[in-house]
Formats: sequence, C-alpha cells, structure tokens
Amino acid sequence: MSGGLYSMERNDFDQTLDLTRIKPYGDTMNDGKTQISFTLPVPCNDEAIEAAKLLMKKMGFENPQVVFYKELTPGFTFFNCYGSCAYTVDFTTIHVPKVDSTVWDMDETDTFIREHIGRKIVVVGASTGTDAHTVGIDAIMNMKGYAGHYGIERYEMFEALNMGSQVPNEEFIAKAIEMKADALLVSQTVTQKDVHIQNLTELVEMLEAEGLRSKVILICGGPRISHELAKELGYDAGFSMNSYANHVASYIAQELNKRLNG
Ligand code: B12
Repeated sequence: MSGGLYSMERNDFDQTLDLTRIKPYGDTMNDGKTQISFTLPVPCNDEAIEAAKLLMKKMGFENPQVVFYKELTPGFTFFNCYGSCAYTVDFTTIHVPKVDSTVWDMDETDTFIREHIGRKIVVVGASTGTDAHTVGIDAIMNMKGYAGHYGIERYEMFEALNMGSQVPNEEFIAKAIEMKADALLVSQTVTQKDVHIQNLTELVEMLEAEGLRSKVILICGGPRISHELAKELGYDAGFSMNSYANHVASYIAQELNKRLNG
C-alpha cells in the first residue's frame, strides 16, 4: 500500500484523494454516494417513502433519495435508495490478519508436495452441523473446480474426500481418524443466531478431547468467516469469499511441510 506506484497513480487520478479520510466514491471523489436497499414492514405508500428517507438520515446519509420502491407483499415495502455518506475512515491504519502463505497454482503445489512431503496429503471436507449449503465446499474440493480454479480432488498429490452437507461433527471426526487426515476443511454458511460459532467451537472441543487437534491442520471457510475469526475459534486458518482451491491447497502444503520438516 505504501508503494510509490500506487500513490502516484492515484494522485494523478485525483489530487483530492486522502487515504486517511476515505468515503464512498460515486461520480466524483469524496461525494460519498452510496446505494442502500432495505425492506420496511409498512404498506407501500407516500408515508413509507418518507419513513425510508428519515431512516437514511438517521443512518448518517445526507440528501437521501428513494430511487425505487415496490410492495413485496401486503404490509411490506422494498426500497432502493441513494444518499451521501457523511463519515470517513482512515485507510492507512487498517490491518487485516491474513493466511500467511504463498499462493501457488495446482502444478506448483503438486511439485512442492512431491519434493518436500513425498506422499499424498489426505484432506477430508464437509459442510457440518445443520448447514445444508454445499456450493462453497464443492467450489474448494470438486474435481471440476470453480471460477476457473480446479478443486483439490483434481490435484495429483492430494487424496480428498468431500463428505457433503449436514455432516455431524462426530461423523466428520470418525472419517478423519479412519482416513488419517492431514487436514480438515469445514464449511459454514448459515450464521443465524451464531449457529456457525457454536458448531465450529464444538468441533474444536471434540478434536481436543480425542487428542487430535494438534495432529491436523484445521481450516474453516464460508462467506462470513474471516481468518481472524477462525484463529479466535481455535482454527489454523479461515477463508472467505473469493478464495479458491489453489489458495487452500498451497497453504496446506506449506503448513504441513513446516510441521513435518521444520
Ligand atoms: C444456494 C443457497 C441455498 C440452497 C443451498 C443448496 C446447496 N446445495 O448448497 C438452499 C435452498 C438449500 C438454501 C437453504 C437455506 N439458506 Co441459503 N442460500 C443460498 C445462496 C443463494 C447461495 C449460496 C452459495 O451457494 N454461494 C456460492 C458459494 C460458492 O459461495 P460461498 O459459500 O461463500 O463459498 C466461497 C467462500 O465462502 C469459500 N468457502 C466456503 N466454504 C468453504 C470451506 C472451506 C474449507 C474453505 C477453505 C473455503 C470455503 O470458498 C467459496 C468459493 O470462493 C445464499 C445467498 C447468496 N447469494 O449468497 C443463501 C444464504 C446463504 N442462505 C441463507 C439462509 C438463511 C438459508 C436457510 C436458513 C433458509 C431457510 N429459512 O430455510 C436455509 C438453511 C438450510 C440449512 N439447513 O443450511 C442466508 C444465510 C444468512 C445467514 N447469514 O445466516 C443466505 C445468505 C441468503 C440470505 N440473504 O438470507 N440456501
């Protein structure tokens, strides 16, 4: 971020950009223009539009405008609104914990494993607990891959089992023991009432009780998981949106090499 090229390019673009005070960009720098959508539990009429604008003001938006509204069902109105955000944040002080590894492609990862581990890495994955969402774990594991990135099943130097969704933690652990898994991949999508936290924590506690926690690389992922949250919950790494199999595979290869070979 502190690199000269980045700041030079941005300064050429607009001299009024101040990274210590950034706000949304719509049409011109610092206009704060933001689009926001929400539903109010009231009938679709002029009073509802006024209520939407008043709420926007209370949320800190100047010049609120309702640009689209529609009755969803009697008694509920959906809104698209524009407004100018009055607040700024200091971008230069932001620090986001990230998974510490070099991202390789599939061939680079397979070559590294062949040379440094000398055997296939065993990985078991699942969407656990009550979670029925399979697309995330499939994106990471499925042979066909996702968004142009082959899944871990495709890698020559991984033996991968995707157990699917709604897998109880007990079954997940039993399979990990049976397959002598090196790494466990847990997907959690639904976060209502913090159900993902309870389920992720329960898995860690169960692994600890079995004396297995330190023997596996434990990874979780999902749209509302961050690396920071994963670490807090006792996981080795967490992956969120825009993560692909090669991010995960290269991390596992490097982490296992550290653990086996120092
Ligand atoms: C498809 C879908 C469903 C399908 C799932 C079908 C299936 N086979 O998966 C069905 C219809 C079953 C469903 C059901 C429900 N759903 Co739903 N669903 C979705 C939807 C539309 C898409 C999710 C998806 O596939 N994303 C695409 C994948 C690729 O993205 P991803 O999961 O984020 O995965 C990426 C990363 O997060 C990461 N990743 C994910 N997992 C892992 C794991 C590891 C190990 C790693 C490394 C990385 C990783 O890598 C992936 C690739 O980059 C979302 C809304 C949305 N647009 O996101 C709602 C959504 C997730 N569902 C939601 C809800 C509420 C439900 C229900 C509770 C609804 C209900 N009341 O019944 C049920 C829950 C069922 C259950 N028991 O789990 C909410 C969740 C809200 C929340 N925060 O909790 C959402 C956000 C919709 C909403 N806006 O309300 N759902």
